[in-house]
Amino acid sequence: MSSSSRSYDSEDLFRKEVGFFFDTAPTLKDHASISKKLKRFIELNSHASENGASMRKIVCVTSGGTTVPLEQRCVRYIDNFSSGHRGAASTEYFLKHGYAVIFLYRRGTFQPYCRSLPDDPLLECFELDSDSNIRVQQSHAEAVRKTVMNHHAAHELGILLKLPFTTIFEYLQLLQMIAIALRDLGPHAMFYLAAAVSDFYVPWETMEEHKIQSAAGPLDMRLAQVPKMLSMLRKDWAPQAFCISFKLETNSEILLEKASLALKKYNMHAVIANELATRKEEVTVVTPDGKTCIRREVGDDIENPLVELLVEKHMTHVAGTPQNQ
Ligand code: PAZ
Repeated sequence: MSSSSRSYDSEDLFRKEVGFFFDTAPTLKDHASISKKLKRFIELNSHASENGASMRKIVCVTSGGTTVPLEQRCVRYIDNFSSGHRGAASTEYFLKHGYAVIFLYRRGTFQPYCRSLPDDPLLECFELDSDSNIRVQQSHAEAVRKTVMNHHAAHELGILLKLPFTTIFEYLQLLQMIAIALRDLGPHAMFYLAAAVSDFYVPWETMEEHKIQSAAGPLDMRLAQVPKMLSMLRKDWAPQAFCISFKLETNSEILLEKASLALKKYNMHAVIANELATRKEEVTVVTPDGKTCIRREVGDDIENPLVELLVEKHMTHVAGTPQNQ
């Protein structure tokens, strides 16, 4: 078999797997209303501009981890550690740089502008006065003021659209919808894929409907591989968009090599390499031009210089992409 027919076969097989994933996934709830919101958001923001000369850029930031349900009437699922801190913090910095942000986040994870609030803000930030009126506790007043102010500003300007997901099925269907909706923006769209996406899943049609019974003895379960949708994003869904993916490893010895492989394999514009234990302190931006290590400065978020660097690279990408393609 020639190498060209071999690669055609593997591409064909890959597309079949992608088709199978979407065809057999449970239908996304609220598909119509999400699609309407998305369309309105993109219309509003792709025509807006700061100086009337250029299109506003839109970034889709993905955040948090996807779950893999083990039963259709889900009682148990496979999860991962991601807190959504990276995505929430990065969203704040993209907004600061004038981007409109589609924040595709895992329900219950960190939200933009809420990072400095305590875990249970409702109970910890508020208190009752002697007349049983609610007031903000003095020690949290500044954090609450900033959170409310920034949140309302983003809301009023219509520059932040939040879309939640829980399962791998919801996440990939939403990502596909967003990417196809952003396609017309060409190079002005960016994908910043910080979500931790499950590598393995139980296809819906082979999944037990009801709670798996423990009386049946030890559980043997075969997980299918989730098709690598980064390829679909680059080739089909939004081929001109600027695409950044993340690579997380726990073994520093293989991290940079894996990031470089992902860069080439999925034709990314940059891959951000990070290690589990040091992810808030240090990341390496791997691009076709080389590697840049970014370290957190005292009192700052690592996402501040990271987003700044990516915004610069995105500008170069926009300038270098013919607009009429
Ligand atoms: O969500 P978080 O702030 O706790 O962690 C961020 C992260 C490590 C999930 C992200 O930087 C990342 O590497 N995402 C991709 C993970 C992966 O390789 O699938």
